[in-house]
Amino acid sequence: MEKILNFIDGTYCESQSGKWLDNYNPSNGAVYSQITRSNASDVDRAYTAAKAAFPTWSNTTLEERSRIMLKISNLLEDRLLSLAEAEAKDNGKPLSLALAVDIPRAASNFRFFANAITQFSSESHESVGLQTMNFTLRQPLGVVGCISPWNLPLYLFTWKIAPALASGNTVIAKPSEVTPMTAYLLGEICNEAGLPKGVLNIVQGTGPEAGQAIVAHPEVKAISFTGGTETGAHIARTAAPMFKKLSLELGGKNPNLIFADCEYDKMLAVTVRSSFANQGQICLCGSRIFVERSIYDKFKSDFVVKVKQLKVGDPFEAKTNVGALVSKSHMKKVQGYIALAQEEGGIVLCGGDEVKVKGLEEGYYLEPTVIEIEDDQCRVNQEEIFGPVVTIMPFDTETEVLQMANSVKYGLSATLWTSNIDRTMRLSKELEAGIVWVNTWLNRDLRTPFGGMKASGVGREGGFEALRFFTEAKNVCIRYE
Ligand code: TXE
Repeated sequence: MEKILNFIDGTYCESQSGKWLDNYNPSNGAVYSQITRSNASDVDRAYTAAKAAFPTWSNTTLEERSRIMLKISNLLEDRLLSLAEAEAKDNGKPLSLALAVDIPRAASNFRFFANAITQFSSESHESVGLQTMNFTLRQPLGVVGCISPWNLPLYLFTWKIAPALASGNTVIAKPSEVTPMTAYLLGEICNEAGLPKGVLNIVQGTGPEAGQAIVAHPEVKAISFTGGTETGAHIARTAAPMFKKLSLELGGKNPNLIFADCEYDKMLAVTVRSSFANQGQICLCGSRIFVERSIYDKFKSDFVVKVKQLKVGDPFEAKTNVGALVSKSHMKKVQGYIALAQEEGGIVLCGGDEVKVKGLEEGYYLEPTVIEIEDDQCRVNQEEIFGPVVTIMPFDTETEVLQMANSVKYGLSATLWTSNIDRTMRLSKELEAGIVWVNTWLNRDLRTPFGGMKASGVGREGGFEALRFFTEAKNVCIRYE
Protein backbone atom coordinates (compact mmCIF):
# COMPACT_ATOMS: atom_id res chain seq x y z
CA MET A 1 0.00 0.00 0.00
CA GLU A 2 1.20 3.49 -0.85
CA LYS A 3 2.88 5.35 2.02
CA ILE A 4 2.50 9.08 2.59
CA LEU A 5 5.64 10.38 4.28
CA ASN A 6 6.93 13.56 5.84
CA PHE A 7 9.14 15.85 3.76
CA ILE A 8 11.81 17.24 6.08
CA ASP A 9 15.08 18.88 5.09
CA GLY A 10 14.46 17.99 1.45
CA THR A 11 14.04 14.27 2.18
CA TYR A 12 11.03 11.99 2.51
CA CYS A 13 10.99 10.22 5.87
CA GLU A 14 8.77 8.32 8.26
CA SER A 15 7.55 9.76 11.53
CA GLN A 16 9.64 8.91 14.56
CA SER A 17 6.50 7.44 16.15
CA GLY A 18 6.50 4.54 13.68
CA LYS A 19 2.68 4.82 13.68
CA TRP A 20 0.38 5.07 10.65
CA LEU A 21 -3.05 6.47 9.86
CA ASP A 22 -5.41 5.04 7.25
CA ASN A 23 -6.19 7.23 4.27
CA TYR A 24 -9.58 6.68 2.63
CA ASN A 25 -10.79 7.06 -0.91
CA PRO A 26 -14.18 8.76 -0.41
CA SER A 27 -15.51 7.56 -3.75
CA ASN A 28 -15.52 3.91 -2.61
CA GLY A 29 -14.87 4.05 1.13
CA ALA A 30 -11.70 1.95 0.83
CA VAL A 31 -8.37 2.57 2.57
CA TYR A 32 -5.90 3.12 -0.24
CA SER A 33 -2.82 4.52 1.46
CA GLN A 34 -1.23 5.05 4.84
CA ILE A 35 -0.09 8.29 6.38
CA THR A 36 2.89 8.56 8.67
CA ARG A 37 1.60 9.80 12.01
CA SER A 38 3.84 12.61 13.19
CA ASN A 39 4.18 13.99 16.69
CA ALA A 40 6.03 16.80 18.45
CA SER A 41 9.46 15.21 17.86
CA ASP A 42 8.88 15.24 14.07
CA VAL A 43 7.83 18.89 14.32
CA ASP A 44 11.07 19.54 16.23
CA ARG A 45 13.06 17.93 13.42
CA ALA A 46 11.21 20.04 10.89
CA TYR A 47 11.92 23.11 13.00
CA THR A 48 15.64 22.34 13.15
CA ALA A 49 15.76 22.01 9.35
CA ALA A 50 13.72 25.19 8.81
CA LYS A 51 15.84 27.16 11.27
CA ALA A 52 19.06 26.08 9.58
CA ALA A 53 17.69 27.03 6.15
CA PHE A 54 16.44 30.46 7.23
CA PRO A 55 19.64 32.59 7.09
CA THR A 56 20.37 31.60 3.49
CA TRP A 57 16.79 31.67 2.21
CA SER A 58 16.00 35.04 3.81
CA ASN A 59 19.12 36.47 2.12
CA THR A 60 18.46 34.88 -1.24
CA THR A 61 17.79 37.58 -3.84
CA LEU A 62 14.20 38.25 -4.75
CA GLU A 63 14.98 37.33 -8.31
CA GLU A 64 16.28 33.92 -7.27
CA ARG A 65 13.38 33.19 -4.90
CA SER A 66 10.99 34.23 -7.62
CA ARG A 67 12.75 32.05 -10.21
CA ILE A 68 12.49 28.92 -8.04
CA MET A 69 8.85 29.59 -7.22
CA LEU A 70 8.00 30.09 -10.89
CA LYS A 71 9.64 26.76 -11.59
CA ILE A 72 7.45 25.10 -8.94
CA SER A 73 4.44 26.72 -10.59
CA ASN A 74 5.46 25.37 -14.01
CA LEU A 75 6.01 21.87 -12.64
CA LEU A 76 2.56 21.93 -11.03
CA GLU A 77 1.13 22.79 -14.44
CA ASP A 78 3.16 20.10 -16.18
CA ARG A 79 1.69 17.53 -13.78
CA LEU A 80 -1.87 18.83 -14.01
CA LEU A 81 -3.46 15.50 -14.84
CA SER A 82 -1.64 13.32 -12.32
CA LEU A 83 -2.12 15.86 -9.51
CA ALA A 84 -5.80 16.36 -10.37
CA GLU A 85 -6.31 12.60 -10.34
CA ALA A 86 -4.59 12.35 -6.97
CA GLU A 87 -6.77 15.16 -5.60
CA ALA A 88 -10.01 13.62 -6.90
CA LYS A 89 -9.11 10.24 -5.43
CA ASP A 90 -8.07 11.66 -2.07
CA ASN A 91 -10.93 14.13 -1.65
CA GLY A 92 -13.87 12.72 -3.66
CA LYS A 93 -14.29 15.89 -5.74
CA PRO A 94 -15.05 15.59 -9.46
CA LEU A 95 -11.86 15.21 -11.51
CA SER A 96 -13.20 17.93 -13.81
CA LEU A 97 -13.15 20.37 -10.87
CA ALA A 98 -9.64 19.41 -9.79
CA LEU A 99 -8.48 19.87 -13.41
CA ALA A 100 -10.20 23.22 -13.86
CA VAL A 101 -9.80 24.75 -10.42
CA ASP A 102 -7.70 23.06 -7.73
CA ILE A 103 -4.44 22.36 -9.52
CA PRO A 104 -4.42 25.43 -11.82
CA ARG A 105 -5.02 27.57 -8.76
CA ALA A 106 -2.16 25.91 -6.86
CA ALA A 107 0.11 26.81 -9.81
CA SER A 108 -1.31 30.36 -9.84
CA ASN A 109 -0.62 30.75 -6.12
CA PHE A 110 3.09 30.11 -6.67
CA ARG A 111 3.20 32.25 -9.82
CA PHE A 112 1.30 35.11 -8.23
CA PHE A 113 3.51 35.37 -5.14
CA ALA A 114 6.70 34.79 -7.16
CA ASN A 115 5.78 37.94 -9.07
CA ALA A 116 4.25 39.86 -6.16
CA ILE A 117 7.46 39.74 -4.11
CA THR A 118 9.33 41.56 -6.88
CA GLN A 119 6.80 44.41 -6.58
CA PHE A 120 6.53 44.53 -2.79
CA SER A 121 7.83 47.77 -1.33
CA SER A 122 7.83 49.64 1.96
CA GLU A 123 7.22 53.23 2.94
CA SER A 124 9.57 56.02 3.92
CA HIS A 125 8.52 59.04 5.98
CA GLU A 126 10.70 62.11 5.95
CA SER A 127 10.14 64.30 9.01
CA VAL A 128 10.57 67.54 7.09
CA GLY A 129 12.39 70.31 8.97
CA LEU A 130 13.61 67.92 11.66
CA GLN A 131 16.50 66.41 9.70
CA THR A 132 15.03 62.97 10.26
CA MET A 133 14.32 60.19 7.82
CA ASN A 134 12.24 57.12 8.61
CA PHE A 135 12.01 54.06 6.49
CA THR A 136 10.27 50.76 7.08
CA LEU A 137 12.12 47.49 6.81
CA ARG A 138 9.92 44.51 5.98
CA GLN A 139 11.76 41.50 7.36
CA PRO A 140 10.75 37.84 7.22
CA LEU A 141 9.60 36.42 10.54
CA GLY A 142 11.73 33.26 10.63
CA VAL A 143 10.12 29.82 10.82
CA VAL A 144 6.36 29.97 10.29
CA GLY A 145 3.56 27.38 10.40
CA CYS A 146 0.91 26.79 7.74
CA ILE A 147 -2.04 24.47 8.50
CA SER A 148 -4.66 23.75 5.85
CA PRO A 149 -7.97 21.87 5.54
CA TRP A 150 -9.36 19.11 3.32
CA ASN A 151 -11.87 20.86 1.10
CA LEU A 152 -9.42 22.45 -1.37
CA PRO A 153 -6.28 20.54 -0.40
CA LEU A 154 -3.41 21.69 -2.64
CA TYR A 155 -5.16 24.98 -3.48
CA LEU A 156 -5.24 26.15 0.16
CA PHE A 157 -1.93 24.53 1.15
CA THR A 158 -0.10 26.54 -1.52
CA TRP A 159 -2.16 29.69 -0.82
CA LYS A 160 -0.35 29.86 2.53
CA ILE A 161 3.04 28.44 1.66
CA ALA A 162 3.67 30.60 -1.42
CA PRO A 163 3.52 34.02 0.32
CA ALA A 164 5.41 32.65 3.34
CA LEU A 165 8.27 31.49 1.12
CA ALA A 166 8.20 34.51 -1.20
CA SER A 167 8.75 36.85 1.73
CA GLY A 168 11.79 34.90 2.91
CA ASN A 169 10.47 32.70 5.70
CA THR A 170 11.08 29.01 6.07
CA VAL A 171 8.03 26.87 6.67
CA ILE A 172 6.63 23.93 8.58
CA ALA A 173 3.36 23.00 6.88
CA LYS A 174 0.71 20.43 7.63
CA PRO A 175 -2.06 19.39 5.25
CA SER A 176 -5.26 17.85 6.57
CA GLU A 177 -4.90 14.20 7.57
CA VAL A 178 -8.08 13.62 5.56
CA THR A 179 -6.43 14.73 2.27
CA PRO A 180 -2.63 14.48 2.57
CA MET A 181 -1.75 13.21 -0.91
CA THR A 182 -1.10 16.27 -3.07
CA ALA A 183 0.87 18.01 -0.30
CA TYR A 184 3.01 14.87 -0.15
CA LEU A 185 3.60 15.07 -3.91
CA LEU A 186 4.60 18.73 -3.64
CA GLY A 187 7.84 17.74 -1.86
CA GLU A 188 9.43 16.15 -4.91
CA ILE A 189 8.30 19.08 -7.07
CA CYS A 190 10.09 21.48 -4.72
CA ASN A 191 13.26 19.40 -4.94
CA GLU A 192 13.05 19.30 -8.71
CA ALA A 193 12.59 23.07 -8.84
CA GLY A 194 15.73 23.53 -6.75
CA LEU A 195 14.13 24.83 -3.56
CA PRO A 196 16.97 24.52 -1.03
CA LYS A 197 16.49 21.80 1.54
CA GLY A 198 14.81 22.78 4.78
CA VAL A 199 13.04 25.81 3.28
CA LEU A 200 9.72 23.93 3.11
CA ASN A 201 9.07 21.06 5.51
CA ILE A 202 5.82 19.10 5.28
CA VAL A 203 4.68 17.21 8.34
CA GLN A 204 1.84 14.69 8.04
CA GLY A 205 -0.47 13.67 10.86
CA THR A 206 -3.47 14.61 12.94
CA GLY A 207 -4.51 18.08 14.04
CA PRO A 208 -4.40 17.50 17.78
CA GLU A 209 -0.95 15.86 17.52
CA ALA A 210 1.14 17.28 14.65
CA GLY A 211 -0.92 20.47 14.13
CA GLN A 212 -0.96 21.26 17.82
CA ALA A 213 2.82 20.73 18.02
CA ILE A 214 3.39 23.32 15.28
CA VAL A 215 1.13 25.86 16.99
CA ALA A 216 2.62 25.20 20.44
CA HIS A 217 6.26 25.31 19.26
CA PRO A 218 7.71 28.37 21.01
CA GLU A 219 9.99 29.30 18.10
CA VAL A 220 7.38 29.15 15.31
CA LYS A 221 6.67 32.84 14.84
CA ALA A 222 3.34 32.87 13.01
CA ILE A 223 0.49 30.53 12.17
CA SER A 224 -1.61 30.77 9.04
CA PHE A 225 -4.59 28.45 9.48
CA THR A 226 -7.69 27.60 7.48
CA GLY A 227 -10.24 25.25 9.00
CA GLY A 228 -13.15 25.05 11.40
CA THR A 229 -14.05 27.90 13.76
CA GLU A 230 -13.67 25.77 16.91
CA THR A 231 -10.20 24.65 15.85
CA GLY A 232 -9.33 28.28 15.09
CA ALA A 233 -10.40 29.32 18.59
CA HIS A 234 -8.28 26.54 20.10
CA ILE A 235 -5.27 27.64 18.02
CA ALA A 236 -5.77 31.24 19.12
CA ARG A 237 -5.84 30.16 22.78
CA THR A 238 -2.62 28.18 22.37
CA ALA A 239 -0.77 30.87 20.41
CA ALA A 240 -1.88 33.99 22.29
CA PRO A 241 0.41 33.68 25.35
CA MET A 242 3.39 33.39 22.98
CA PHE A 243 2.23 36.49 21.02
CA LYS A 244 2.41 34.73 17.68
CA LYS A 245 1.07 36.40 14.59
CA LEU A 246 -2.14 34.67 13.55
CA SER A 247 -4.10 34.57 10.34
CA LEU A 248 -7.26 32.51 10.79
CA GLU A 249 -9.61 31.76 7.92
CA LEU A 250 -12.54 29.92 9.48
CA GLY A 251 -16.08 28.85 8.69
CA GLY A 252 -18.85 30.62 6.87
CA LYS A 253 -22.62 30.61 6.50
CA ASN A 254 -22.86 32.88 3.55
CA PRO A 255 -26.04 34.63 2.46
CA ASN A 256 -27.23 34.88 -1.12
CA LEU A 257 -29.53 37.91 -1.55
CA ILE A 258 -31.62 37.63 -4.71
CA PHE A 259 -33.66 40.67 -5.76
CA ALA A 260 -36.41 40.61 -8.40
CA ASP A 261 -34.52 43.11 -10.58
CA CYS A 262 -31.54 40.78 -11.12
CA GLU A 263 -30.54 39.15 -14.40
CA TYR A 264 -32.55 36.03 -13.66
CA ASP A 265 -31.03 33.32 -15.87
CA LYS A 266 -27.47 34.20 -14.96
CA MET A 267 -28.40 34.33 -11.28
CA LEU A 268 -30.09 30.92 -11.45
CA ALA A 269 -27.12 29.21 -13.11
CA VAL A 270 -24.56 30.73 -10.74
CA THR A 271 -26.70 30.01 -7.68
CA VAL A 272 -26.74 26.30 -8.51
CA ARG A 273 -22.95 26.45 -8.62
CA SER A 274 -22.53 28.58 -5.51
CA SER A 275 -24.73 26.13 -3.62
CA PHE A 276 -23.23 22.80 -4.67
CA ALA A 277 -19.74 23.26 -6.13
CA ASN A 278 -17.29 20.86 -4.48
CA GLN A 279 -20.30 19.16 -2.81
CA GLY A 280 -20.97 22.43 -0.97
CA GLN A 281 -17.65 22.05 0.83
CA ILE A 282 -16.24 25.50 0.11
CA CYS A 283 -16.17 28.07 2.88
CA LEU A 284 -17.50 30.57 0.29
CA CYS A 285 -20.55 28.56 -0.82
CA GLY A 286 -23.80 30.49 -0.50
CA SER A 287 -25.73 28.26 1.86
CA ARG A 288 -28.54 30.66 2.87
CA ILE A 289 -30.64 31.77 -0.09
CA PHE A 290 -33.00 34.71 0.42
CA VAL A 291 -35.30 35.54 -2.52
CA GLU A 292 -37.52 38.61 -2.97
CA ARG A 293 -41.13 37.46 -2.59
CA SER A 294 -42.34 38.56 -6.05
CA ILE A 295 -40.04 35.99 -7.72
CA TYR A 296 -39.89 33.46 -4.88
CA ASP A 297 -42.27 30.82 -6.31
CA LYS A 298 -40.71 30.99 -9.75
CA PHE A 299 -37.21 30.74 -8.31
CA LYS A 300 -38.17 27.86 -6.06
CA SER A 301 -39.49 25.71 -8.89
CA ASP A 302 -36.75 26.63 -11.40
CA PHE A 303 -34.01 26.07 -8.84
CA VAL A 304 -35.33 22.67 -7.77
CA VAL A 305 -35.56 21.56 -11.43
CA LYS A 306 -31.92 22.54 -12.00
CA VAL A 307 -30.69 20.96 -8.78
CA LYS A 308 -32.41 17.68 -9.61
CA GLN A 309 -30.50 17.66 -12.91
CA LEU A 310 -27.12 17.61 -11.12
CA LYS A 311 -25.49 14.24 -11.56
CA VAL A 312 -24.14 12.70 -8.37
CA GLY A 313 -21.55 10.03 -9.02
CA ASP A 314 -18.05 8.74 -9.55
CA PRO A 315 -15.58 11.67 -9.38
CA PHE A 316 -13.77 10.17 -12.37
CA GLU A 317 -16.85 10.19 -14.65
CA ALA A 318 -16.81 13.19 -16.99
CA LYS A 319 -20.55 13.83 -16.51
CA THR A 320 -20.40 13.96 -12.70
CA ASN A 321 -21.35 17.32 -11.19
CA VAL A 322 -21.37 16.29 -7.54
CA GLY A 323 -18.80 13.81 -6.26
CA ALA A 324 -18.37 12.17 -2.86
CA LEU A 325 -18.24 13.97 0.47
CA VAL A 326 -14.81 13.94 2.02
CA SER A 327 -15.34 11.36 4.77
CA LYS A 328 -17.91 9.13 6.37
CA SER A 329 -17.96 11.17 9.57
CA HIS A 330 -18.49 14.37 7.61
CA MET A 331 -21.35 12.77 5.67
CA LYS A 332 -22.96 11.74 8.96
CA LYS A 333 -22.67 15.32 10.22
CA VAL A 334 -24.39 16.65 7.08
CA GLN A 335 -27.12 14.01 7.29
CA GLY A 336 -27.65 15.00 10.92
CA TYR A 337 -28.43 18.54 9.77
CA ILE A 338 -30.91 17.29 7.15
CA ALA A 339 -32.75 15.37 9.90
CA LEU A 340 -32.59 18.40 12.19
CA ALA A 341 -34.07 20.62 9.47
CA GLN A 342 -37.16 18.44 9.34
CA GLU A 343 -37.48 18.43 13.14
CA GLU A 344 -37.30 22.22 13.01
CA GLY A 345 -40.17 22.38 10.51
CA GLY A 346 -38.13 22.78 7.33
CA ILE A 347 -39.49 21.28 4.10
CA VAL A 348 -37.07 19.25 1.99
CA LEU A 349 -37.87 20.41 -1.56
CA CYS A 350 -35.39 18.02 -3.16
CA GLY A 351 -32.58 15.68 -2.15
CA GLY A 352 -32.00 14.64 1.43
CA ASP A 353 -30.95 11.05 0.81
CA GLU A 354 -27.77 9.09 0.45
CA VAL A 355 -26.96 7.96 -3.10
CA LYS A 356 -25.68 4.46 -3.83
CA VAL A 357 -23.46 4.74 -6.89
CA LYS A 358 -23.23 1.49 -8.85
CA GLY A 359 -19.94 -0.24 -8.21
CA LEU A 360 -19.06 2.34 -5.51
CA GLU A 361 -21.70 1.44 -2.93
CA GLU A 362 -19.44 2.22 0.03
CA GLY A 363 -18.70 5.78 -1.17
CA TYR A 364 -19.97 8.88 0.64
CA TYR A 365 -22.56 10.31 -1.74
CA LEU A 366 -25.46 12.60 -0.85
CA GLU A 367 -28.14 14.17 -3.01
CA PRO A 368 -27.94 17.95 -3.35
CA THR A 369 -30.56 19.13 -0.87
CA VAL A 370 -32.75 22.23 -0.84
CA ILE A 371 -34.66 23.02 2.35
CA GLU A 372 -37.41 25.63 2.56
CA ILE A 373 -37.50 27.30 5.97
CA GLU A 374 -39.78 29.81 7.68
CA ASP A 375 -37.60 31.10 10.47
CA ASP A 376 -34.11 32.37 9.65
CA GLN A 377 -33.05 31.70 13.24
CA CYS A 378 -33.44 27.90 12.94
CA ARG A 379 -30.22 25.97 13.50
CA VAL A 380 -29.84 24.72 9.92
CA ASN A 381 -29.82 28.35 8.85
CA GLN A 382 -27.41 29.45 11.56
CA GLU A 383 -24.78 26.70 11.79
CA GLU A 384 -22.19 25.78 9.21
CA ILE A 385 -23.17 22.49 7.51
CA PHE A 386 -20.39 22.52 4.88
CA GLY A 387 -22.10 20.06 2.57
CA PRO A 388 -24.58 19.92 -0.32
CA VAL A 389 -27.40 21.53 1.65
CA VAL A 390 -28.93 24.99 1.23
CA THR A 391 -31.88 26.74 2.81
CA ILE A 392 -34.25 29.05 0.97
CA MET A 393 -36.81 31.56 2.19
CA PRO A 394 -38.57 34.67 0.85
CA PHE A 395 -38.14 38.28 1.99
CA ASP A 396 -40.14 41.47 1.46
CA THR A 397 -37.81 44.40 2.01
CA GLU A 398 -34.15 45.29 1.72
CA THR A 399 -34.05 46.14 5.43
CA GLU A 400 -35.48 42.76 6.37
CA VAL A 401 -33.06 40.74 4.20
CA LEU A 402 -30.06 42.74 5.40
CA GLN A 403 -31.02 42.03 8.99
CA MET A 404 -31.35 38.29 8.27
CA ALA A 405 -28.13 38.20 6.26
CA ASN A 406 -26.18 39.69 9.15
CA SER A 407 -27.81 37.75 11.97
CA VAL A 408 -25.40 34.79 12.04
CA LYS A 409 -22.16 34.46 13.93
CA TYR A 410 -20.14 34.18 10.70
CA GLY A 411 -19.09 36.90 8.26
CA LEU A 412 -17.04 35.47 5.41
CA SER A 413 -18.76 36.29 2.11
CA ALA A 414 -22.10 37.45 0.75
CA THR A 415 -23.54 37.40 -2.77
CA LEU A 416 -25.94 40.01 -4.02
CA TRP A 417 -28.08 39.72 -7.17
CA THR A 418 -29.55 43.03 -8.33
CA SER A 419 -29.28 45.56 -11.15
CA ASN A 420 -29.85 48.51 -8.83
CA ILE A 421 -26.60 50.38 -8.26
CA ASP A 422 -27.90 52.32 -5.25
CA ARG A 423 -28.90 49.11 -3.54
CA THR A 424 -25.54 47.57 -4.48
CA MET A 425 -23.68 50.37 -2.74
CA ARG A 426 -25.95 50.44 0.31
CA LEU A 427 -25.78 46.70 0.91
CA SER A 428 -22.08 46.36 0.11
CA LYS A 429 -21.39 48.76 2.94
CA GLU A 430 -23.83 47.19 5.39
CA LEU A 431 -23.26 43.47 4.85
CA GLU A 432 -21.05 41.96 7.55
CA ALA A 433 -18.71 39.98 5.31
CA GLY A 434 -15.09 40.10 4.24
CA ILE A 435 -16.09 39.65 0.60
CA VAL A 436 -19.22 40.87 -1.19
CA TRP A 437 -19.85 39.52 -4.67
CA VAL A 438 -22.34 41.41 -6.82
CA ASN A 439 -23.87 39.52 -9.75
CA THR A 440 -21.07 36.95 -9.61
CA TRP A 441 -19.62 34.33 -7.27
CA LEU A 442 -16.14 32.96 -6.52
CA ASN A 443 -14.64 35.53 -8.81
CA ARG A 444 -11.14 35.90 -7.40
CA ASP A 445 -8.35 38.33 -8.21
CA LEU A 446 -5.38 37.23 -6.11
CA ARG A 447 -4.41 40.85 -5.38
CA THR A 448 -7.55 41.40 -3.30
CA PRO A 449 -7.76 40.95 0.49
CA PHE A 450 -9.29 37.63 1.45
CA GLY A 451 -10.74 36.75 4.86
CA GLY A 452 -13.70 37.09 7.15
CA MET A 453 -15.29 39.02 9.98
CA LYS A 454 -16.79 37.77 13.25
CA ALA A 455 -16.45 33.99 13.74
CA SER A 456 -15.09 33.65 10.19
CA GLY A 457 -11.66 34.64 11.39
CA VAL A 458 -9.07 37.33 11.80
CA GLY A 459 -6.58 38.76 9.35
CA ARG A 460 -6.55 38.94 5.57
CA GLU A 461 -4.64 36.84 3.08
CA GLY A 462 -4.08 37.59 -0.59
CA GLY A 463 -1.93 40.11 -2.41
CA PHE A 464 0.31 42.35 -0.37
CA GLU A 465 -1.80 41.61 2.74
CA ALA A 466 -0.28 38.13 2.83
CA LEU A 467 3.24 39.49 2.35
CA ARG A 468 2.62 41.96 5.17
CA PHE A 469 1.40 39.13 7.41
CA PHE A 470 4.52 37.10 6.79
CA THR A 471 6.89 40.01 7.48
CA GLU A 472 7.68 42.17 10.48
CA ALA A 473 7.55 45.92 9.89
CA LYS A 474 10.51 47.66 11.48
CA ASN A 475 10.81 51.43 11.59
CA VAL A 476 14.33 52.75 11.09
CA CYS A 477 14.65 56.39 12.15
CA ILE A 478 17.80 58.29 11.08
CA ARG A 479 18.67 61.75 12.38
CA TYR A 480 21.21 63.47 10.21
CA GLU A 481 23.21 66.70 10.52
O1 TXE B 1 -11.56 20.88 10.40
P1 TXE B 1 -10.34 21.20 11.31
P2 TXE B 1 -12.48 19.59 10.37
C1 TXE B 1 -15.40 23.57 8.90
C2 TXE B 1 -16.55 22.70 8.44
C3 TXE B 1 -16.22 21.38 9.00
C4 TXE B 1 -15.62 21.77 10.32
C5 TXE B 1 -14.71 20.75 10.94
O2 TXE B 1 -17.75 23.17 9.01
O3 TXE B 1 -17.33 20.55 9.16
O4 TXE B 1 -14.88 22.93 10.03
O5 TXE B 1 -13.84 20.25 9.96
C6 TXE B 1 -5.86 20.82 11.71
N1 TXE B 1 -4.01 22.37 16.24
N2 TXE B 1 -14.35 23.73 7.91
O6 TXE B 1 -12.66 18.99 11.72
O7 TXE B 1 -10.23 20.25 12.44
C7 TXE B 1 -6.35 19.63 10.94
O8 TXE B 1 -5.44 18.55 11.05
C8 TXE B 1 -3.56 22.59 14.99
C9 TXE B 1 -14.27 24.99 7.26
O9 TXE B 1 -11.97 18.71 9.33
O10 TXE B 1 -10.44 22.64 11.61
C10 TXE B 1 -6.44 20.19 9.54
O11 TXE B 1 -5.13 20.22 8.95
N3 TXE B 1 -4.15 22.11 13.90
C11 TXE B 1 -13.04 25.16 6.51
C12 TXE B 1 -6.92 21.61 9.79
O12 TXE B 1 -6.60 21.88 11.15
C13 TXE B 1 -5.29 21.41 14.04
C14 TXE B 1 -12.43 24.01 5.87
C15 TXE B 1 -8.41 21.83 9.59
O13 TXE B 1 -9.13 20.88 10.33
C16 TXE B 1 -5.82 21.15 15.32
C17 TXE B 1 -12.54 22.80 6.66
C18 TXE B 1 -5.13 21.67 16.44
N4 TXE B 1 -5.56 21.48 17.71
C19 TXE B 1 -13.51 22.69 7.61
N5 TXE B 1 -6.95 20.42 15.16
C20 TXE B 1 -12.86 26.44 5.74
N6 TXE B 1 -12.77 27.55 6.43
O14 TXE B 1 -12.72 26.43 4.53
C21 TXE B 1 -7.12 20.22 13.84
N7 TXE B 1 -6.11 20.80 13.15
